[in-house]
Amino acid sequence: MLTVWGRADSSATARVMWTLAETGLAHRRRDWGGAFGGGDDPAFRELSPHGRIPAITRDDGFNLWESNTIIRWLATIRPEAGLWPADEAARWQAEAWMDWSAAPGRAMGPLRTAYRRLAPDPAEISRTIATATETFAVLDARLTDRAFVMGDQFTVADLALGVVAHRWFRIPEALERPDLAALKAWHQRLCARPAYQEHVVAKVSARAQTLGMGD
Ligand SMILES: N[C@@H](CCC(=O)N[C@@H](CS)C(=O)NCC(=O)O)C(=O)O
Repeated sequence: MLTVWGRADSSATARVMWTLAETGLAHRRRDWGGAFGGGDDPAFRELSPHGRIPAITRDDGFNLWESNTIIRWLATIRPEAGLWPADEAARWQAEAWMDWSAAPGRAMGPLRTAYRRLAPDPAEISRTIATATETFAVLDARLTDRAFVMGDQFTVADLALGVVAHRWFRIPEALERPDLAALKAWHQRLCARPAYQEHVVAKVSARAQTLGMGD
């Protein structure tokens, strides 16, 4: 049995929970981090050296941290889920998109900070939306002629990028931003997946005031 250590409304935990649901691997989750605390427990630091969530453990003592690495491992131990492209070149491109997934995460941070201010500054909001748009436009361009990041197949690359993309679509209507049509169509395809609904969309809605998911 696998155990995920992390609160459900954390974006990094949500990626892992979504992946687990896509693989069908048996698992349980323990609330950890945020208001639940535990990040500084010495035993948890053995699992996650920076004290951050998520971490994953298996009953035989195997453990891992860093959500994208956990996604890679889950896709590897469950090959029948088909989350890795079979082709070697495509497999390494998927890795590159996974690593790049940190960029939209970094771009959304300043926008959320600007939006959460007691008296938001419209100029700061426009500036931060422009930066986030530049980043998401890269993904939009990639998706112009593909159903998923790696083509027709849903892969680890979609799992690494789907949560932060949902944040983009949580930006309130009132804040103007360009319509990234291919990104939107891909997001709608993700929304059609029950596992995405359960572990990403529902969890984000619970924290709507944070403009997306809590970190
Ligand atoms: N790069 C790490 C990021 C981990 C991270 O920053 N986790 C956040 C939640 S998304 C955290 O632990 N925040 C402190 C807390 O929840 O106690 C990963 O993807 O696993």
